[in-house]
Amino acid sequence: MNEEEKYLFDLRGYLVVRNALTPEQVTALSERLETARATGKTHFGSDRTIFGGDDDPAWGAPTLLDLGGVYQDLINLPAIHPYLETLLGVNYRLDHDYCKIDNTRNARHLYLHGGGQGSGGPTDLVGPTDGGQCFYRYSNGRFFNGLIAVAYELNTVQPGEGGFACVPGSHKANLELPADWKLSHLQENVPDCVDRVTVGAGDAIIFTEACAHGTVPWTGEGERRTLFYKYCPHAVAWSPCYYNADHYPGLTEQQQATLMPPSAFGPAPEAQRMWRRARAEQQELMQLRSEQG
Ligand SMILES: O=C(O)CCC(=O)C(=O)O
Repeated sequence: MNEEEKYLFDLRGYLVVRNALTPEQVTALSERLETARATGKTHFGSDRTIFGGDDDPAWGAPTLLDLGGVYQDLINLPAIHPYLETLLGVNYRLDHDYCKIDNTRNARHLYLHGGGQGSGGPTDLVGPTDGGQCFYRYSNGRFFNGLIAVAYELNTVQPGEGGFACVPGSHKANLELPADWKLSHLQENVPDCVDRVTVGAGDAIIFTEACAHGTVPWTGEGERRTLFYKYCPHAVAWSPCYYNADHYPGLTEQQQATLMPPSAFGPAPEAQRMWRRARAEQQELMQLRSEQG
């Protein structure tokens, strides 16, 4: 992350990394997504606050990692890793992930959420209930963020079509976003202070969840398909459900470490040993349950 990017991130609360994905990666991700959509599935990944089914084991919440291939490479993509390390510190962790598909059939309103220190004020969707988790700070030459989103765009978003939008600089605001600006049912009603971000397929938008942001109602001809991978510092969690690295064979050691549950120790050997035991116990429990029918 160069000095210009650091300046712009501190100023605005977001950055666009052009061509973070190669065209081959975009194609591979699209193909796996469309294959899964063809089965009738409509939700991919989750904020890890729900289980896929009633019988799902603990740590079984839906995730894009189940789609395999490049979806697993996105855990810590080399093109994005330096940004995450700068914004979150070493040993950051993946907290949750999901895919969002915008088209004219599901065009929703723009609901600006987050914003300011703690965040967004008493009527905000996330601010009053997140325990201060979506924080932003810069001090002693370091960024501090509670939750950083990486939005990988699989389609080009042209001006006027919709997509990601935010109030630049609102991650440092001291006042609540004016109530009348929070909700816009139509593009015409989107407040002037909102940046509407246009992107090419393969670009990644990196933003702090402390910045007031949302989705502009979609009016484009095609679809916008966006993959969200959201990260916390190693000691912090947004989601109540953690990943179980054993569910995804073939991960590198670094990827396994990025899936670690939160702790002040990150992937230190003591913490690794403890979570390896927890995963083994889950495996044993599942085995016993299946034997009992
Ligand atoms: O559509 C977008 O890019 C914004 C998504 C959003 O509001 C969020 O990730 O919290």
